[in-house]
Amino acid sequence: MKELQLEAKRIEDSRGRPTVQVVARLNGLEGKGDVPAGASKGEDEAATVDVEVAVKNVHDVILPLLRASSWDLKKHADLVQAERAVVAKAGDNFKILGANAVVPTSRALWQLAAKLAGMELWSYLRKHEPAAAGSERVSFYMNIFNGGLHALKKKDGEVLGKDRIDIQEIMVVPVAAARYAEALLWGEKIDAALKRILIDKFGDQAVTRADEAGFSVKGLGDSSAAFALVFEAIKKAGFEPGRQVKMALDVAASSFFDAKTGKYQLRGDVISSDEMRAYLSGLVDKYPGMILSIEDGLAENDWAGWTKHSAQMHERQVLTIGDDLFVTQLPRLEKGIATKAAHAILIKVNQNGSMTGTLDVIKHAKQHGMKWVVSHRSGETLDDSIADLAFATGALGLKTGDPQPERDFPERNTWVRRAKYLRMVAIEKQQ
Ligand code: 2PG
Ligand code: MG
Repeated sequence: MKELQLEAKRIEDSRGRPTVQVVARLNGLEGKGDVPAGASKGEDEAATVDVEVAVKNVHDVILPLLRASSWDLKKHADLVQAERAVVAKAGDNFKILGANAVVPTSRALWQLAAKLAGMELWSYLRKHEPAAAGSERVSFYMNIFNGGLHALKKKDGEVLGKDRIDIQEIMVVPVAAARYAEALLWGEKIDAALKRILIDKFGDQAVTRADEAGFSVKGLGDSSAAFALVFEAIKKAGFEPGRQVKMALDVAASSFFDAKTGKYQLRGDVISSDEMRAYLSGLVDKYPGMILSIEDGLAENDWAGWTKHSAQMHERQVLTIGDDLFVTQLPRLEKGIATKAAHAILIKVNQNGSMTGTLDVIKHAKQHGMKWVVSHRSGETLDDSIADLAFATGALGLKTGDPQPERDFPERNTWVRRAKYLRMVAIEKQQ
């Protein structure tokens, strides 16, 4: 790869925080990749370094390593080998180079490899990674009511369960939409209906949009009440709840779990793991057939609780999804399989640290009969490659925030969530 060029630079994510973009160039073609960042992070996520250090590591460590090799990016096996070599150099869980140096490089290299092959990324993935490939329809997991650390204004002294809801994400999933364009439109209609309901009930001032562009209401701390409002919005938008549109939750329970006491703090009450499970079962039972899945219903190290929770939810035909629980990493996934901790895994490329590593995790989940949902991060960029990953692998879902209707988000450079849904629409047109 003597001729390869890598250009890394600092860009801003949707929270205005610095992150890294890499452009890879070869033979007059280029591939681009960004790295997003989370707010509710799992403790075992791939480590990052300062943005300046990450940029320097791309130029001073990764580029020389790749240039000195005889790998050929036109050969898929070489791309994989090159990536594995970079990961090996990154140190234990990416502590030396930083996942924020490796992820954008990895994404840029995969985009470039697809271009060199004259293919779209999704079709390159399907062709060269048959063990991960799938053609199942992907459901949109659209987060229209935001809570938890994505909505809380800590600097204003706000408290979870009082000023903002504890549950991080209440999502609508247009399961009966026949095409991706239709799913996006349904999401926009529900977003509009919810906006009207919230403003009528709480007034203009209290209703804002939070980190993932979904709504948040200052002073509404009860997650169940927010759930009921989203349910109402689905009906008001003209859809049959449970049949046309289902709902999904990301509880992000680690964010209100106290590891010292082993207790959860919900709506201001201190409760046990058993009580937390009972709360979730109660919500599911109140809306039969409505909830498709619950992500991170319990904290990331409450393994015993997870096994019971998944058994309980299985009886109710609700899927449990591990995000902080698995952090897109094989050892934690293996433990989860052995203990029957969850039915599905959330897939985040930057939790894992590379595209190849992420695909290894998807393949492993698939081999063990688990489902996967490909996800963005709360601090995002316009990089839309997770749509290609979701589509190519036939994921259960693509979770990438609010649909960001154009009337409320007139500027395209703010479409960090919408861009991924639009990419799915574009991919569908290529079929
Ligand atoms: C999550 C994500 C994305 P964050 O918990 O699933 O919605 O949030 O990026 O803050 O970890
Ligand atoms: Mg999550």
